[in-house]
Amino acid sequence: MNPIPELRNYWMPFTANRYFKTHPLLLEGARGMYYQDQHGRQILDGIAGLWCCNAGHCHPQITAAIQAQAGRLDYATAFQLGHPGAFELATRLADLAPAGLDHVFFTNSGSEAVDTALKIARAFHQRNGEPQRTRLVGRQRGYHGVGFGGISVGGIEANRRLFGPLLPDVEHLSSTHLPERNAFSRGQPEHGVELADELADMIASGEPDTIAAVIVEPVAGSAGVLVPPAGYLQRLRELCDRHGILLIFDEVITGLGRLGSATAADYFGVRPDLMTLAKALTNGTVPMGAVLVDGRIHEGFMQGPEQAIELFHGYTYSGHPLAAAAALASLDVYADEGLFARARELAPIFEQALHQLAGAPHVIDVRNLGLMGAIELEPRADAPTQRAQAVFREAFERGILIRTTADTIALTPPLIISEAQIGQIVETLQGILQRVD
Ligand code: PXG
Ligand code: PLP
Repeated sequence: MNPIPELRNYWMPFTANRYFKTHPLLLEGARGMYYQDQHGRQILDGIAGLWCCNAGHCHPQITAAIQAQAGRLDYATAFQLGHPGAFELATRLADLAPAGLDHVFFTNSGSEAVDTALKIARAFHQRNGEPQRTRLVGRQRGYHGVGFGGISVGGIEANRRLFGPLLPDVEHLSSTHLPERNAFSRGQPEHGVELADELADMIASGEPDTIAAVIVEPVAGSAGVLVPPAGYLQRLRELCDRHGILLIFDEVITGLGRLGSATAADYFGVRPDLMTLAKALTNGTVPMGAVLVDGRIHEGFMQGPEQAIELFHGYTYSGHPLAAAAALASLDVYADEGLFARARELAPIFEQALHQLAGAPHVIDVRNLGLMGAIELEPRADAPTQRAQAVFREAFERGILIRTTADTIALTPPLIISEAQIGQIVETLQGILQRVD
């Protein structure tokens, strides 16, 4: 066992810091489907890092691309200068995205991609002669990162509570999670399409033509894999079309293979006006996010004097050479290894395996789509989240990494997972659930 480093100074994100520091879990290496922990044990990764590492860990082709780039061009500002990788990547993403989403703005995270998309949406209406369109619509239980824009449209209460006042002019649709009607649905639930009509009520309730954009995760990930009811996204799209509202899909989790297609937009056959990506964009290796923008919106900015900056927005590290190299190599690997198709083929097997847990103790719901899955547990009466936490710790002890959010277990494995490994995860959870109180 390697010595544990000093733990005091690092303020860890989204972590119970005091508990962690008395019960540390450290990862020291990774390869393929496995992490190696501080004791040298192999831990099967059931969550692709954090919905990121779709091709598995330390893929040699991606590692080599990053190493080569680090020795060739370490950094180049993206403001009034460029480097080939960022342009090449933008073209690759435009080719892979739904038709029309053909311009790409680079960020360094999903949170920055979300704030960028919201700013582009408002600025577009300003430039397009509709400056009154400033209202933004998110959804309860939505997660859109942790910037002020993202938490304003986001709907996870704990992420908002202490940080107000947040952006004005923001409203939230109801969550599509209807456990009393849809529990244990396989794939898309049957009930709840009418929840999209709340948007029609919002449109009618304010001054006409004042909504700038609606932002949703096609499948809500962070809140515990909330799959949209059949027809719901289509109906949002129709309402946005009819009323001149931009539709933003936050595909930070669903983008690049998670549902067995390049994007959730493809999977559902619904084309947004803007789309965010991050996470699997570089297979989790180097931080990077992106906003894919419809050509018509981009064109709205390409007006006025040719020498004038069209959008006063950008990050020091936008289109960073290392991130661009990592992303290009990741897209190569996804294509070479046919990983989106693999995810599509595994999805029914994954579904079948997860739903075997339907009758296990404490389980009150199982949800799934593509390679996104959730097992929701009944919370302990006096201590919500603690039962799931206990399962997390016990699973880690047994060599499986899962993720919990409140009392829901999320499973979102690398797309290279084998059928046997899916079976191993489910069997391990079955064993733990029989014993946990
Ligand atoms: N949008 C969505 C839909 C996300 O899932 C972000 C934006 C923000 O991305 P960054 O790169 O800024 O973190 C995310 C991130 C969880 C969990 O427990 C999920 C995320 C982040 C942290 C925890 O499922 N997703
Ligand atoms: N803060 C200061 C003082 C800066 O100079 C900059 C960028 O130049 C930033 C914040 C923003 O940093 P980034 O561009 O990495 O988001």
